[in-house]
Amino acid sequence: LADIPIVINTWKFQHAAQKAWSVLSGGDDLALDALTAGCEVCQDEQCDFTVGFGGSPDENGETTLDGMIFDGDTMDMGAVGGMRNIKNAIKAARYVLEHTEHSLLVGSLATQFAKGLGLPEESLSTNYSRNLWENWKQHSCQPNFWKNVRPNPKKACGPYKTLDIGKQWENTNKFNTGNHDTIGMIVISRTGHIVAGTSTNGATFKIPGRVGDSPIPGAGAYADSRIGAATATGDGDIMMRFLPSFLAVEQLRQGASPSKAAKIAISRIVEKYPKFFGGIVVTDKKGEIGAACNGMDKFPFTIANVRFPEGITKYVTCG
Ligand code: SD4
Repeated sequence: LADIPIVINTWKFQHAAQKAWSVLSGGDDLALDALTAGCEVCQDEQCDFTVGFGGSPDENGETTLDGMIFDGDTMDMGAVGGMRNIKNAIKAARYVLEHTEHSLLVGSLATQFAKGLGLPEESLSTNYSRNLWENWKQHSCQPNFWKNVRPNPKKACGPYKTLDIGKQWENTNKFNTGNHDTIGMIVISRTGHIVAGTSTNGATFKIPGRVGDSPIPGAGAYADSRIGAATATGDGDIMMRFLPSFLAVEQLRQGASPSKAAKIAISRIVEKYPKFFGGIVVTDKKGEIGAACNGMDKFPFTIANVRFPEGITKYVTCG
């Protein structure tokens, strides 16, 4: 078991990996605490403005958060989707895990739940998110923006009266490589306890009410301490249709290597959506890692372990 304990997360979020490792290395089984603390770092740092408050405003200019924590020992989980006015999505998800029999709470009612457990209710908007939204409202939202894309351009944002207008959202820049990124994290403790989780503010200019893949078990993340874990990032509207994290763990269960499992999970999506943007990181229970991606050149992920307590970023080439 040379490679465990270990922390693995999507993208170049080294501070998150470092923090999770510092918690994890303090005891035999601090996997849940390590994952929570690691994701909190990204939420506070607003990693790439796509985790935590002040990023990815929806069509009304509001930032809402998705987050999940999945416990591979108990196969229990907690998640929040489209949660408003609470900054700490991973903590709220953990409260759902630890204080309820439920799995997923959403919207303003998730806010009430989190508030009841002591998380402060506050605005998630910042100057950055307000500017992003103002700019979008003035440009992309206008018919002219669409004149080269659609024969009869209409307003590119709500209110939606026909499916056709709603569909125009697909052409907006909801994800932008290089500046977007959910944190997905996997932690394996010294005792072999595997947990996985996510935290994100979703997709930019989403239709209010949209929830991505991140809080969906098997989509944004999945863990089974008997087998391994996976976490995915990218175009969640597409990814959640394929449950890539579940599929990858099932591939491991059937004997695939982590890299092979990652490739299978991504290619299952690419067969139907060749331009799909996203990546997945997979680990078996020994801490052997594989990754795969599509729609970008290279997909970075970061690990922290006894050899790299500060975290080290590795890359997988896509395609
Ligand atoms: C979502 N999967 O809400 C998230 C966004 C993301 O890298 O991962 N971006 O669709």
